[in-house]
Amino acid sequence: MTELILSLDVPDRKRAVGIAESCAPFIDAIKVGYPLVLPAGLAIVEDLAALGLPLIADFKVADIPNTNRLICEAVFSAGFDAVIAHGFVGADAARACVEVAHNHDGAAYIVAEMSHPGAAEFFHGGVAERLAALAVACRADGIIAPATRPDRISRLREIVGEKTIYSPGVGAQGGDLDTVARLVDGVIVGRSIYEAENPGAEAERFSRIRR
Ligand code: NUP
Repeated sequence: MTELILSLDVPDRKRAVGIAESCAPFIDAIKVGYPLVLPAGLAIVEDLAALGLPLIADFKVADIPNTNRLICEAVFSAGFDAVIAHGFVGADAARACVEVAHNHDGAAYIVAEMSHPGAAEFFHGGVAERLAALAVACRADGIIAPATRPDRISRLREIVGEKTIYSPGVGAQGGDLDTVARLVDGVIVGRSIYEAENPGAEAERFSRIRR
């Protein structure tokens, strides 16, 4: 079974909640990032809490350890269950996110390699492998790896073993749902679901990976 995670990058609070409600029966978690939290505020967490699904804060936290700690405290105090952080800032900074997450019984995921074409500029040449190793060393709960490059997911799987791999890039970015679902623990899908005429029906279609 592979989880289906809705990426709710809908910058309107009411519309976002409506889409989340219609998709809720077919998904395992909701990922929220700046596109929704900046216009809607952290109160969006309270609106979504009623759905009873884990909420992942995709803030790609990337600062010094103390600031990372402050950001993650705010994230988990607001009611999020997990946070996504960058690892290129170094093990001390990444570890700060992991520690705060675990103190709140939450999870922290480290970006190993991004899904867009430009990610090849800096994440390739051994960097993603090092970030995956850093995630393991920092006792992160898992990594983010690109659905647009299944071969890279397989390579990163060799490094992280049983740890969770969540993968964005299916659909709108070109990644193939079924190919990626076989390689990862959760597939993150945004536009292909929330821009559909009937997001609930589309989420149900994507939810075949959960069986
Ligand atoms: O490497 C990454 N690629 C990526 O698309 C890391 C991410 N966190 N994301 C996020 O996943 C991106 O910011 C968006 O929120 C979601 C993918 O959305 P979509 O391309 O399915 O619309």
